[in-house]
Amino acid sequence: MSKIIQNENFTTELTDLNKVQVMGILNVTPDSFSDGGKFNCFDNALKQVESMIVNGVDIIDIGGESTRPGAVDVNVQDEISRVIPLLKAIKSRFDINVSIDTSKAEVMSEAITYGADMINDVRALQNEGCVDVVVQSEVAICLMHMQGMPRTMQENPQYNHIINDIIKFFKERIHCCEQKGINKNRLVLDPGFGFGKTLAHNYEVLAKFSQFSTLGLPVLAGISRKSMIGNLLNRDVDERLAGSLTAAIIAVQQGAQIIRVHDVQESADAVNILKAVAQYKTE
Ligand code: 9MG
Repeated sequence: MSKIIQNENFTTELTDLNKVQVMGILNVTPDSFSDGGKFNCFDNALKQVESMIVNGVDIIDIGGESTRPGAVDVNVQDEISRVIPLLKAIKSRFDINVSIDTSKAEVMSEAITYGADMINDVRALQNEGCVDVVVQSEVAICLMHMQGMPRTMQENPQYNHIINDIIKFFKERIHCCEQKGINKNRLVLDPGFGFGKTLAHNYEVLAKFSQFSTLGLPVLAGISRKSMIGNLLNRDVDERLAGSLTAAIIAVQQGAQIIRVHDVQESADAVNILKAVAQYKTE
């Protein structure tokens, strides 16, 4: 079983802070939204990985398809050629968990063959063939909630009750995975900040983040540099660090076990401050 999932005796108590993991984002798309594609070149990507490891990353999340609002689809072969050589290179050079951010069964299959530890699927394994591919492996799987599809998801997102709707979605996806033979202990849940959600929806999800832990699985929070930070604070992408760290820590305080971030060093520092304080809370 992958080292990523540490949910034996899962609780949301602050004593679980030792299990918090920092997932560093490595986008290898030409239009990667906040790094402008500057790590698109193979060598730069490996340097970025090395730097993330030095700065305390626990999981590297490689993405070859942009999921930003309005993004267009990429074909399977292009995605494989962006992601798989990098996965192989990372696995041969470093001892680090790697997650592959993809919704395509073919990419998942290659990723599993070349040693991925996690599949991070913003479409929660709903695409054709995805469940069948991962069931034959032992990788951890992140099931993310999204309303709609990236191209149109921000047009007019609507919910009856956003938290209940997301929890209902999680229950359905967990049930589907279990029915097909995927053990629940391989799953991570993610409410999907910015994926078919208004600014108000995103802040309600953050405010009530602890409710997702009631399903007994680790929960991932991906807020780093997103528009929910930029639009609230009126900050450009490169001015969102303080907002991103604050939001990540709010999520961790409510049980987030994995935070998906661009700024690894700063995020790891913030989590370490929280851990230092938590030691004294029990007395
Ligand atoms: C790929 N990707 C972009 N944003 C994300 C988020 O919030 N969560 C997960 N799991 N993946 C994301």
